[in-house]
Amino acid sequence: MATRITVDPITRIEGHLRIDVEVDNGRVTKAWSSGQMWRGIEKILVGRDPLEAWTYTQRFCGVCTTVHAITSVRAVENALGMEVPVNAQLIRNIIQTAHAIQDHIVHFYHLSAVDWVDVVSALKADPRAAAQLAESLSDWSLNGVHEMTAVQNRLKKFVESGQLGPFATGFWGHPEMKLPPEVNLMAVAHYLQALEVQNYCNKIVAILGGKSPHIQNVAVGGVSNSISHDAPSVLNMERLMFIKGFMDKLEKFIHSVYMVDVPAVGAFYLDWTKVGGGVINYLSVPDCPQDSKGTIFDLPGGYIKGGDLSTFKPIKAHGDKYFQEGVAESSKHAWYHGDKTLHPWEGETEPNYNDFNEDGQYSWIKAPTFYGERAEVGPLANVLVSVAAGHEPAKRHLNTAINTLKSVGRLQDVPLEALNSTIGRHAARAVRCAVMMDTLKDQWHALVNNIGTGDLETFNPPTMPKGEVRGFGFHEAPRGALSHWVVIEKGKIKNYQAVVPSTWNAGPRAENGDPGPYEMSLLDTPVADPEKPLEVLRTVHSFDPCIACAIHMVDTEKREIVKVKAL
Ligand code: NFE
Ligand code: MG
Repeated sequence: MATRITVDPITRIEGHLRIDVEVDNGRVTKAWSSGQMWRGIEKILVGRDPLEAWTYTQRFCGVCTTVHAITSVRAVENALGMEVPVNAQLIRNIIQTAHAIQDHIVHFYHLSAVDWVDVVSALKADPRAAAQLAESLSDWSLNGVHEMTAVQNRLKKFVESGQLGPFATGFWGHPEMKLPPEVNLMAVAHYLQALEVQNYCNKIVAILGGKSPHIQNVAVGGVSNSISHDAPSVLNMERLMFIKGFMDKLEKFIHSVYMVDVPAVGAFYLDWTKVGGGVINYLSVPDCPQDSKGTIFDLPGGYIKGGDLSTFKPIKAHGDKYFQEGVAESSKHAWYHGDKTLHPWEGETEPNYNDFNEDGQYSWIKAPTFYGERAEVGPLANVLVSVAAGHEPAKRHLNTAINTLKSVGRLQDVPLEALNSTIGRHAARAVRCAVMMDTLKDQWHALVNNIGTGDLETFNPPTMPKGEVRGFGFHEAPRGALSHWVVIEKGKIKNYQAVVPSTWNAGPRAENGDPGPYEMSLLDTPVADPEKPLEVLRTVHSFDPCIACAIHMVDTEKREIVKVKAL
């Protein structure tokens, strides 16, 4: 007999996500992904000044804060046919890249590692053996026996106090936890170290953006930073060198810790390279524009169908027609009026809540499609698209991760298809983070060089046309392809639609009934204990869900942590 499991809300994510699965003979046979709250910022924007839209859209989310500011100004700039000074592009690129690195580090260590790492088991570890193991894997300076002993003592106090704080609700002792105590201790040490390291990214964002979270320096037409060679209180070489100091520390952590831990932990969970594959169509957008028109990008984008890299089609420039014409959203299974699949410029967002109807409407999240197909977005899509596009840094870092996995797991070969999986998403995110680190350095050098040529421009003033204009902007956000779509009439917003990474991934069934990426990826997942559905969490967490983004909303209700209904 099938067992129904409802996990509501899913924790260690941003926002309010409900997942329902039916389990038959120990495997998931049906799955539903449901976003549980709605705020409607897209509607709040109607009638407002497009030049200030970014200040509102940035409040979609408190996690991917910068991305909705930058994507919004890109959409309006596209509608107004504007160019953006190169310095402004590069400053935005540095901000978004530093933000992405922070997001990836936090996701692995603080949001999802505890699905795989049994924190309480670290108490049983021999700190000497843990240090020996960690030092055999990497040259990170905080892997020694003193560090491991100190972390274990800290953890002991924590557990003895009975107040586990961030570790209070883990599935400790679950039979699916496979790491030896020493690996658990190493991972806990890195969890604590990562708390400090991720903050370096916030500092970079705040130095350039004025504030983190929620930057204040963007504007339609550029950025509000002033650059000077001699004035002390603006963007100058001294500040750029301050940023460089944080970049050097981040680089060390990414290469010596994050890029080592993911394959090292993954080597104990090789079964999970065969679980969680999803819809296997992959969408990613190009990013880090290098020129004022947004035609030359540091990072490639495109679309792959059916997991076959030879189907790769590139997305090339801001305003790209292939991307523009492919995107649509269905609200047939979402709590909105109207059941047509609409292009975002024609998009409608009229709420119509009517309970959880698994064959009807059951989510506030719409179901985006690309040329009629469901697509996964995010680091996995991005890494596959980058490999298909021949992007050298992505290929290099992917090889490094695979080689570490091979050596720790004593494997002869790891096929690329292994990435289409729950563990593969974590590996791809680490690879993406290493690529972001290279990109951050490139953007920093490009900015220093451009300023060195005497170019101090950061802003082109916009002129608002009287008639109707349409535009869209895209950005490869930490969770994947993000696009904002705007229709402007007589200088005011007539329609504004955001098609967000977690909307792509967490959406319900589409107009034709095709399940979304979360729903597809859960099918066939083994569930050992329906009362403790750790396996479901593992796969959902591997996407790094953000439900505030997906439906642009907020929740003030308090609810149970996990509700498991066994029917
Ligand atoms: Ni709120 Fe976001 C990112 C955007 S949504 S976290 O990254 O855009 O998936
Ligand atoms: Mg939307």
